[in-house]
Amino acid sequence: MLSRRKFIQLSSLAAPLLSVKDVFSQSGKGITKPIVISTWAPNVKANAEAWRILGNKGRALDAVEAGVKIPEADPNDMSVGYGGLPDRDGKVTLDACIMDEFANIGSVMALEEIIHAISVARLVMEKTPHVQLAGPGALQFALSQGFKRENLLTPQSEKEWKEWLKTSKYDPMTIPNMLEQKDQKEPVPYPWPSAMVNHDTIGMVAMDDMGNLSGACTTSGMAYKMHGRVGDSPIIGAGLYVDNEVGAATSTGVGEEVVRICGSHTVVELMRQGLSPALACRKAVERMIKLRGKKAMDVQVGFLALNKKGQYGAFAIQKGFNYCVQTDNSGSKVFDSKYIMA
Ligand code: SD4
Repeated sequence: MLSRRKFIQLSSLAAPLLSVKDVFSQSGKGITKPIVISTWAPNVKANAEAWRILGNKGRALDAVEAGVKIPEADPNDMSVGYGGLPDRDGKVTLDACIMDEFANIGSVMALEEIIHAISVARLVMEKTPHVQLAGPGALQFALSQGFKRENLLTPQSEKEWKEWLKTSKYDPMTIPNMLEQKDQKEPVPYPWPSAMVNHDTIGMVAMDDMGNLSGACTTSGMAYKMHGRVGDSPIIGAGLYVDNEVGAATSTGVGEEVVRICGSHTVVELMRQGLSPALACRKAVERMIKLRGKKAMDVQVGFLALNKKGQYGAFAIQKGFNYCVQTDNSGSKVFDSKYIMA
């Protein structure tokens, strides 16, 4: 794998790697608010839903919940909610978390049969003395709150899973053959062809008209994972972190690597030290690579961050990560993230 790639600037990990121009090229000037940013281009639809709230002076917390419910309900999004690819046993298990400007947090892990995991996470935050519920307990709580059981495995996801079962090769660093790759016999290593990965986990962070921040993250996790496996996405500090004094960050990609460095919290702490969102994301990626070397270089992780000025930025291990930003009624702009491997 490494032979096909060149790791850029590994030897200069300690040095600031982005020019001032780079740092601000993906950011607005002054305080931009309201603003919503999300991982992955197809989530312009999620941003638009969030904007319906933000554009009417609504609260960032309500905006991010409403926004991420769009891919959760979309059967064609095979990484989130309904239609998400299942685990190796054919079960769709969802992870989600939410955090507001007061450091209120809620999370569900390995939740089955409920489409809107993010709304269950919000109720964990608002209606229980706890911050995380997992598996059958999360389902029990959801049912007690009036959520309805649904079969989350769509015919398409079931078909993909059955195809995978023919080899049952478990490799969380790869994804199975998707529609465009029907003839391919082996799992495809990162970086995945962009046609194969039309979208992925949604992490969304927003600042509302009051200048308050919130974030949400929701996913069906890595396809064909072990039953019960939990990634970074529902873990506050890993898949999402919000500090209303500083900024907010979220992540996508191989959760095992993100958890190891408390990724999103790390990004926020780096912004607290004065780094721009883009540079903070880059430093977090560099930390993963410094700790893990090739094991991190061969996978994909992307971080996305927003600070209190409404500046935003991203950075990824591999080419291919993108994100969308909405600051007005004209809709989202999509940006390609910078990355470290080429
Ligand atoms: C996880 N971070 O479960 C999520 C999945 C993801 O690209 O983002 N996949 O590890």
